[in-house]
Amino acid sequence: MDKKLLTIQDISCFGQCSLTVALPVISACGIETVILPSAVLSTHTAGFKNYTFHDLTADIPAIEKSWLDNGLKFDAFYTGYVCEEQIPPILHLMENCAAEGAVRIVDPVMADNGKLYPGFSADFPQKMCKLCDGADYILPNLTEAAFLLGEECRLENYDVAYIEGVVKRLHTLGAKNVILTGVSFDPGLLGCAVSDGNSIEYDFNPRLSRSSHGTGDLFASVFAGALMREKTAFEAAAIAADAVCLAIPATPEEHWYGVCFEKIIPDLVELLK
Ligand code: PXL
Repeated sequence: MDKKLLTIQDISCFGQCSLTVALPVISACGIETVILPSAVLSTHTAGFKNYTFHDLTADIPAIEKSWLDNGLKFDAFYTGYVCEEQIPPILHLMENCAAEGAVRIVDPVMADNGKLYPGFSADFPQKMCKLCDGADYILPNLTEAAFLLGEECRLENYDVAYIEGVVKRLHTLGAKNVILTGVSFDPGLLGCAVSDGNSIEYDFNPRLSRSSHGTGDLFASVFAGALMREKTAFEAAAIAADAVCLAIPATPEEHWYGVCFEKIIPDLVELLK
């Protein structure tokens, strides 16, 4: 049987993030993608006003039971933006609906540029640590890493020793592999550190002149899809970074709320060959 991946994150109806990126992107990687929406929002929370937010935590146990009644199991779980009280039911579902050897990929979506996203309490990073414990892969950005570790966030003027210390401390949360994004030791280059707990490898691309919303979700979705296509963690991270570097210039400047990942799907298919 072909592998099935379950991704758990919100549906922001408008905004090109979370499930509206993960479902098309992982499907384009050739992987059957099952979804569990953590919440339904009218838009994402970064820059839109008056967004609606419908938390679906209460539906998770019944969805799990329905899947168990039908004998449905998953080969991979990829979690993204989840709600405050959702970690225990998600852990329960992952425990019960795992096929043999299932992998857990956790993107601890909660913060960027030194700040938590609107709506998350100061306790949320502690809760997110529980999802990272036992994960096969975690993909925090530098801000999320600092929140997970309860440390001050350093976004510049750091060195290799700082990054390698952060990676090492992230492993102590109970994650087997750490992919730390947003790492830069040279103003012209931006990339990620990929660690299996024994050695750290770096992947860098030329830094683009602008950043965009939704690039973290595109990175994690491509990473998950590429990993399911039997790429190593380092190869999957490098392909994911290449996809982001193609998507940003394909996005018009006035398109402020997300990246036009649709335009680079053919390139993604090529990158996976
Ligand atoms: O892209 C991360 C993300 C996902 N989901 C929602 C968000 C954000 C970032 O702001 O608001 C609802």
